[in-house]
Amino acid sequence: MDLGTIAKHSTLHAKPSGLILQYGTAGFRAEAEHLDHVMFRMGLLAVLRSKQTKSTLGVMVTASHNPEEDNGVKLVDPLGEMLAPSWEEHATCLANAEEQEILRVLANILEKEAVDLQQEAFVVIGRDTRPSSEKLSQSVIDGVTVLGGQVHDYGLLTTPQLHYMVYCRNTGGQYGKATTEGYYQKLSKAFLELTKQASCSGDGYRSLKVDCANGIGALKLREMKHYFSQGLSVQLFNDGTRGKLNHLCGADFVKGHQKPPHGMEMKANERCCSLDGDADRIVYYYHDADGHFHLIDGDKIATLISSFLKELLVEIGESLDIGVVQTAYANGSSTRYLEEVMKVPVYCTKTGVKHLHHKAQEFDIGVYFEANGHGTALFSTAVEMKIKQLAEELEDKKRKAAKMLGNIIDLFNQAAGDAVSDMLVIEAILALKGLTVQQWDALYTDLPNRQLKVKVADRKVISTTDAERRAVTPPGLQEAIDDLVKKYKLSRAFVRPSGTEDVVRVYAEADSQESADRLAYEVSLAVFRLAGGIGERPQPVF
Ligand code: 16G
Ligand code: MG
Repeated sequence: MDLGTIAKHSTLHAKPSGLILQYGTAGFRAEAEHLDHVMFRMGLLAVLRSKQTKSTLGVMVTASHNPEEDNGVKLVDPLGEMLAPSWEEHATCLANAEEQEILRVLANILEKEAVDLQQEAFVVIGRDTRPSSEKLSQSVIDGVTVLGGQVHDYGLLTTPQLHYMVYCRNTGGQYGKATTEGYYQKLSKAFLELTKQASCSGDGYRSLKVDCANGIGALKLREMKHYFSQGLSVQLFNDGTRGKLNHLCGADFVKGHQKPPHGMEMKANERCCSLDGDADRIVYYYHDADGHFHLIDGDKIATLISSFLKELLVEIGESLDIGVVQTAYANGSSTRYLEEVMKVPVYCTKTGVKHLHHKAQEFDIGVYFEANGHGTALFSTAVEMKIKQLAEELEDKKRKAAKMLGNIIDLFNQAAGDAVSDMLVIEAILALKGLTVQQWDALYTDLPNRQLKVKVADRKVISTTDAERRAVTPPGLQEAIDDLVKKYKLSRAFVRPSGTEDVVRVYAEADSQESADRLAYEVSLAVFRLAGGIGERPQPVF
């Protein structure tokens, strides 16, 4: 590597001095104008990681559900997974190095990770529709090329599509073709084969309204919808032609505010869904005849999917190990329903897709969802082979179930949670089971809950254990929470430092909305008092 050239190019993407950024839960996120140097440097880092793993690496330029003015970047590891933790640390060091330190930091990573510079590097890049994304992805390309890596720029892609491309390229094309066309064909073929099995009577032609958050999901669904139109007709709203990205719309808005997005025409009992700004999250909802809004979040999606998978396994007569992975934010009712009614084992991990994804890989079939709508189902290669073999061998009903399961395996994005793939799985299951959105919603009733934020001087004073459900420090905080929780029925509360914002998050649930609100407020006060609250004291929400 030519050190002089690297240093020279780096100054073209100079770091604003003093700016410190962390590789957070889902990569770097900041105002777009502060990210040029980070993009260039992540191009450099992607080359090193690609050389080390002797595989294609991915770089995605997006800030997901965050405001349009923000942007971000994350690296995608060879099997479509999030970047390995030791490399997250390198990413943070490299992004924060002052200009004169860059070469030293690079040399350090080379040595620690035993990177062979002679090895070739290949990096694929995708970006969302933010106005800043094109220029920033160009900076990533500069970083890759200055270190001699080869680049393929896919241009506009959803985040899960980029994960898919990386996975396809590193598995010799076995998983699918590494093109958007290949992605559309793989998913649509599986979807149409599945829905062919649904009895045509009753519901008739199926249609769905989709809020695309004015983001990349709109572009990609518009390209894709013709491929699956025989089985589902989608009507796109917030398709980016007018409104601003993620503004008053999208999955994060709907889940956070528990109300429909702006710009969507909802009629009573119509099935609607929202994607987020990079299409890796999805939530469903509807208005009932009385005009009440009903949210169907990631927990209920996981329940629908895992119940259906379990039914298919029973039908086939296979006892495969199936597990559902959630986080502490999963509604208590969902966990109880899964464990007690569905008899499916449930596991809890820390917040953030990578934690759920890793846990889900431990099972033959691992279904993971965050309440906010990130998730997918993972099938081990052995299970996939076995099911596809059974689909050839078994007789009649069993064979049909095995075929359906085979199609579902193809339909889920195994590389990452994917709103489009999840949407098609959900639509197929509803059609096959003849379920309306109300019947799905009625599987269980969510416990009332409340989320609040508390500002503290240093959120790192809060450390947690037991998948973030208990606070270890500061002293006395967990005891205070335990005492407050005892005052309410069916109650639960926890606090954790956010991985994406400078706040402490508080979650509480209880048997009534009033109790949940009170509990959340009281826990916020305890955080403020014991964990160094700053600014205004938390206010009651009732
Ligand atoms: C990121 C994570 C998401 C998590 C959220 C929590 C990915 C792709 N995204 O958006 O899974 O729910 O952070 O944010 O991992 P918080 O730490 O601010 O609560
Ligand atoms: Mg997202």
